[in-house]
Amino acid sequence: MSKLEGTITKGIAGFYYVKSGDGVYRCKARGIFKQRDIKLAVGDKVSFEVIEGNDDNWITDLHPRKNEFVRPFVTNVDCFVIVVAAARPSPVLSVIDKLTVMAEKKETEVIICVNKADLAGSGLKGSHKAADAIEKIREKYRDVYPVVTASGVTGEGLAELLHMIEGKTVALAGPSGAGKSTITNHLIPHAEAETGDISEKTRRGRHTTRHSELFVVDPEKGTMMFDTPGFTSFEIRDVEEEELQHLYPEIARLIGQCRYSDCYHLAEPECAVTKAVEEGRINKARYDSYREQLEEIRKNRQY
Ligand SMILES: Nc1nc2c(ncn2[C@@H]2O[C@H](COP(=O)(O)OP(=O)(O)OP(=O)(O)O)[C@@H](O)[C@H]2O)c(=O)[nH]1
Ligand SMILES: [Mg+2]
Ligand SMILES: [Zn+2]
Repeated sequence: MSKLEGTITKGIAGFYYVKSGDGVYRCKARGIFKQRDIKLAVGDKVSFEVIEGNDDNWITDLHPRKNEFVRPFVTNVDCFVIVVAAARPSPVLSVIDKLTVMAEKKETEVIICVNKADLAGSGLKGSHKAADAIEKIREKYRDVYPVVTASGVTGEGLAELLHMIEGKTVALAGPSGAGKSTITNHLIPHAEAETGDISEKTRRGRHTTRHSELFVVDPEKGTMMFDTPGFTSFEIRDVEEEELQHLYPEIARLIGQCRYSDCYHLAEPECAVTKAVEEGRINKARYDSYREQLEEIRKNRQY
């Protein structure tokens, strides 16, 4: 018997597939997990026993999680790549800000990836709109998060993205149909993640991906990537009123510089944040998202 360590890459019908240095092992979880009501997740770092001449390997220990998510149930995300299409479906910018807040709350890095850039240069109907959307997103996040323009079809921008995520365990998040699985397949040809056409009728995605899986992108550098059904269950209202300002890096930077220490940066006098918005040092659309989300948190607290 030998003891190894690895990462759970998928779970199917009571079996966990654990990636270790030299391969993937199919394991079962020791009864202790069930007794303690611990559910293992894709992304978990575990220790397991390999028994020679026996098909069953046993997971014995779960290592501490850096972070965890409920739906999808995955753990240990270092970085979120927020994928949004330049067109088809058209990007909804407030959705991006909900995801950046989620990422900040779980203490992960953020990269914004505007996909389907090929549609902007196509000269086809709607290509201007796609080009405008790319510009708008670049402008909005310029001083806050890295933005990559990419295409899962032509592959442009994906080498840059790959470079940015080197050595990290990343999750793609973003609306259905944005191209998350297409990008996954481009970066990891053996992934064979299922992709789906967007509906012609509604111009929206069809929620093609139904299970979470963790793929090895670069075994030498240790880069890994989740393909998941999408991080849609996160609710802004799970964030505390006071906490929200800390989840906007451009606002967090100015905390302590307002006249009132309990400033919410709305209409208070001598507020460093509203001043920065007026002077164009903080993007107005980002600030508006902050206000809207704060309002949503407050509205929900009243009930
Ligand atoms: N033109 C163009 N189409 C793309 C691009 N990337 C993906 N698509 C298409 O967009 C559709 C949806 O892509 P998926 O990769 O399935 O999208 P997803 O984000 O994984 O969607 P869900 O799994 O439903 O969340 C498919 O028809 C893809 O072929 C791109 O860069 N350019
Ligand atoms: Mg998908
Ligand atoms: Zn303020």
